[in-house]
Amino acid sequence: MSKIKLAFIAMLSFSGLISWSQHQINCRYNVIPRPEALIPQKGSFEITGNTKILYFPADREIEGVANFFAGLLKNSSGMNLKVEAAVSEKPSEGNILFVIKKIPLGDEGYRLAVDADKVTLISSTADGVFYGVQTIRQLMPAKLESDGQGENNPMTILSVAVEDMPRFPYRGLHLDVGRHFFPPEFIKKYLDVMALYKYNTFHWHLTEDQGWRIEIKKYPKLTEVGAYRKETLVGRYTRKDQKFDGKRYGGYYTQEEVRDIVAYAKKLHITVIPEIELPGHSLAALASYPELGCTGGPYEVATVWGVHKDVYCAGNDETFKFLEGILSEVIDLFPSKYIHIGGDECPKERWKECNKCQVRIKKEGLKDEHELQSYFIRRIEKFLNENGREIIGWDEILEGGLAPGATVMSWRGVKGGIQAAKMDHDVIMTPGEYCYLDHYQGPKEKEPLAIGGFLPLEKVYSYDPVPEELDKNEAKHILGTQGNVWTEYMATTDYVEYMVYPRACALAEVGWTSKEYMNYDDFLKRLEPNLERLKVMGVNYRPLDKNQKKK
Ligand code: TNX
Repeated sequence: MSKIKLAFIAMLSFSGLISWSQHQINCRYNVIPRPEALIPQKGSFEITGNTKILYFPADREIEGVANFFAGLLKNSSGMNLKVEAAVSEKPSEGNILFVIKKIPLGDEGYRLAVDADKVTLISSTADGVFYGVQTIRQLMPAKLESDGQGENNPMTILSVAVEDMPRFPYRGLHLDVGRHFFPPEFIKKYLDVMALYKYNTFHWHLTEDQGWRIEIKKYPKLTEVGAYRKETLVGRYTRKDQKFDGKRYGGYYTQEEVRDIVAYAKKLHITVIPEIELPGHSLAALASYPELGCTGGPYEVATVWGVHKDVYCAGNDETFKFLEGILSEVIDLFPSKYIHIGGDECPKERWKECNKCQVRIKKEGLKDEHELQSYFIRRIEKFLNENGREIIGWDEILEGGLAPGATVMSWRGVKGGIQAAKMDHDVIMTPGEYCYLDHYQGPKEKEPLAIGGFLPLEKVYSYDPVPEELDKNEAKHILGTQGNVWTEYMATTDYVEYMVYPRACALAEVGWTSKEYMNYDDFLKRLEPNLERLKVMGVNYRPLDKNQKKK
């Protein structure tokens, strides 16, 4: 147990408040992810039309968090609370006070005290205050999430004392919009739920063989041609008698929509990391600009899933000019420290037979096509570094030599992550076995068609992102974990949500809560009321199995 927590619990026990162990059996406090220390107290704070939301100091970011909370209350209850800068950080009777001031709970931690006559929420940063607000939400009735009822109902917050901070700085959820396209309103809804569970990173997988989804002004054919496929495979892609639906399919985000989504995410304290896949998974781009493939095409936007042989030509300097042109616009749209450059599943067949690629191998003194891929990634990394950004790549980027500053996303198990951490590189853990939310979550016969695998809720919950193989210093390179949502078989937003929730609730706890407090049964108790909340938010989810219901 951390020193902070011990001190906090000791303080509360001295003051005669309920003990920590009682929290575990107290089902009214249904906070997910589970806070470091949460001590229930008697009673609740009632929010009325006269309650003010105060913030200190007068700073735009904390004002934004206060407005966020006021907005939730207004939407659901019709109460239009005053949001004002406070004159001091002194708790204020009858009011809710948010304070930014240095406290020893890291960059994202917060301290929350709710009692009958006031609410005080303190953090070193606006991020932490925002996370405190997510905890407050979960201490309030689910009707807080309802829209447009406007009944001027008073609302209550359960009295409580909380000290909380996350285990990992990177808590991500990914969405593949290449295989299926989802409209901007859905992306915002996805972000809304992420925020509720204290996720801080949205990994937006924007380009694929089956569709290019982001407008690039310099290369308009990427969306004129690359955003549409002539039809889509029906059913499993491994079957021999492949059938197609005969329907043109596609869509893309304009730059204006992208900017709007990035700004929306920022208000939810979520960073958006775009992924521009290279050198593989690039058929939609090649269909638009065939001169950038080794054979020169013609190519078609893919209509089946899987891995495709045609990839960007690594011997052609035009390929790099093109990608740099794209990345320049991407940098301009996304302020994130990281740009994800893919790097996964790049077959080397075409490069083996391509004159230009072979010349490049000789000229650069490379051993083989794996080193050619490494050359490709390093060259892109150099460009991004020169523009102030860092790269993340899937674990294949380890093959043929890791780019010097790359962060590795370990997906083919944990091996790649371990190897990278031992090489002093940062790592994000997303092993298929625990983090692939496209896998089945129940018996295949009873579930809608999915790509394969089996990842029930309990298994997600059981994940520990820090592999035992790492010593203390190496383990510091594990930045966190992420759920991946590949959408080959998810054609509708309802189905995406069915696959994501409640597994993303479990993974949120994996990313936030200390290992010592991970407890699946306790999680299930808190989960049921959370599903009620999701229902009020209009979010679809997979209902719990009988044996998962605790009440
Ligand atoms: C592998 S994970 C892929 C994706 C697929 C996914 C299906 C990764 C880096 N590449 O292209 O959609 O498997 O589970």
